[in-house]
Amino acid sequence: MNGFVQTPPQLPDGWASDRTLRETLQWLLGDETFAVAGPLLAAVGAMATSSRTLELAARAEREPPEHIPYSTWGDRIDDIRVSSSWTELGRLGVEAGVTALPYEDSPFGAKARVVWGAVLAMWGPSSALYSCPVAMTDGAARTLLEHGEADDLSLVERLTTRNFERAWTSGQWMTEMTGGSDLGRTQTTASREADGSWRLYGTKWFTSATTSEMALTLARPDGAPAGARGLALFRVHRHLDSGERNAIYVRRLKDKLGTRALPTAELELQGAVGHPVGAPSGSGVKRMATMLNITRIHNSIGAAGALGRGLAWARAYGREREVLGRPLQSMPAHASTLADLAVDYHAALALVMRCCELMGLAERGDASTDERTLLRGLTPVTKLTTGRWSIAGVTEAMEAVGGVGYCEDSTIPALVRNTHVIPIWEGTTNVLALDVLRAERGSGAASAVMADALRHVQGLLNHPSIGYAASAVMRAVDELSDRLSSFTLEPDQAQAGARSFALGLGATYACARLCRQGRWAQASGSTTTAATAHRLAARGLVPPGPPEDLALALEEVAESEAEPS
Ligand code: MFK
Repeated sequence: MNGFVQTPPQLPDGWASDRTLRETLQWLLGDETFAVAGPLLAAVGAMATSSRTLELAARAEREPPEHIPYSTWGDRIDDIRVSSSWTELGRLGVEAGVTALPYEDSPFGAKARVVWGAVLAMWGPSSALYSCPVAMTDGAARTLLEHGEADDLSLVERLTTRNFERAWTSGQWMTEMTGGSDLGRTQTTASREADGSWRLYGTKWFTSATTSEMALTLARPDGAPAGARGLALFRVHRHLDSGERNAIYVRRLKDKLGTRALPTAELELQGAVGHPVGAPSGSGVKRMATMLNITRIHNSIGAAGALGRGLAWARAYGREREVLGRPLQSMPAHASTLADLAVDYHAALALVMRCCELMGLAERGDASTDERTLLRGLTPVTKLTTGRWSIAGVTEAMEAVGGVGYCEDSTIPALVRNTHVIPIWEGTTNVLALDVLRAERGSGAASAVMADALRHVQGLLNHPSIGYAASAVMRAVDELSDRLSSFTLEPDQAQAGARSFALGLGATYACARLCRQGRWAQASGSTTTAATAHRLAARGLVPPGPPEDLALALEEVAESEAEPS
């Protein structure tokens, strides 16, 4: 009998072992605040990677939600039962502050969102997608604060408490059969009753965290115009104040590639009571954008967290596995693959933590106009860039663990499946790229991202170890500016070029941030971040644009797809 048994890799502590996350936080918080945040972050890191939490996550993945349409006695109940492990993961997150931290009086001030971003990045990959209701709950709380009236504001405490027994989550019901992106085609209507209440009628086609106590949704008040400008924003509760069910019926649960512990349903609103958030005029999409911008940052943190988790597994395996008489981690081919994965992770963190920093300022009213514009542009850029990186990165991590990584009980397949939703949720890569152009048209937000990238590399062009990356940022901004100018001439060319432009902008901005962080880290003798900036730049920051003769290229594709005669 063969006596060989592979020592299993152990996922290391999520905070203590993650030098990249710790250095980034220390840079952003400064030594004093970092020292205050340290114990909190250490506790979350240990919780997120403990064997108990990992077992809860694995069990939640194995116990998908169940839809119980009728009671034993024939009542329509539309109960959705979720795994108790999934609920417990929610408790761990809520008690750690994933919904509360940014709304509390904390010692972190405007940096609370930075600390929160690290908490979420560590807990998210262990949460079996409880991170999804958390994202929407945060988005709903902020939307109610910004656009709501007294009744709305009274709910914010329940959305942002650390007391899990009191805590509510919120859904975000937007997608209908007519489209997930083209919300102007929303068919749900809202009718005003004689008693002044509003009733909603329609089908919501893809609603996640359907067990949430409330949701924000869009509907067209009777008589309102067609298109996005006719939509109003409503708050809908699963149960009425009387305790009765609201008129919301579950058609079925979705059978998804991943996010299996998370209930996602098709819902019918058959006269469901809704409460307008702000005046029920046509500014629903604009108000919903408050929520969308927040959930997009959550989504990006999810991408960075997934990259970090994949990298941690790949490193853990490389430490234990022996190949040709050497530890796998010392094999040059393997080591350089993991080094590239580490670049993706750090670059993703650089983007998401900058969004957190700006969001914290904006939410406290401390952001300048320029910083608000920058956040408007950086949010879609970060979401689309980190989404693409995360898919490639976790797939690479799975390969690095070999055949075991492809087996369910390693938990890595769940990580890969769950990461695949990231570029799709909250707007696909292309939808987000078009949003970058919308934000540029509205307030020059893409130009603001480029200007801030240049500001970051100022004074670094001749630096011995950072000059190469800093110069690459300068050249990339020149190229991106040229592309942006050409977009104003040709609307079709602009749409076709939006994706490569936005991905280039994401990589360029990440590189600029890494240059600045690398410069700071060198003072304490660390050269890793400078080398990371160098490596990112060496890959090339701006992908090729669309073919110059777009019409001809599209014609060729059409011809190649024509039916043979
Ligand atoms: C790990 C954690 C993961 C978290 C998961 C959460 C799960 C949730 C699951 C889902 O709900 S997925 C649903 C995903 N759906 C989308 O993301 C919608 C995608 N579509 C878009 O993003 C469209 O761009 C959008 C519907 C927002 C707008 O397109 P339209 O209908 O063509 O509207 P228009 O006329 O461009 O914009 C209307 C107004 O909103 C404009 O303002 P004005 O009226 O003042 O001109 C826009 O400027 C404004 N606006 C649009 N997007 C904005 C925005 N304002 C600020 N920020 C934005 N992002």
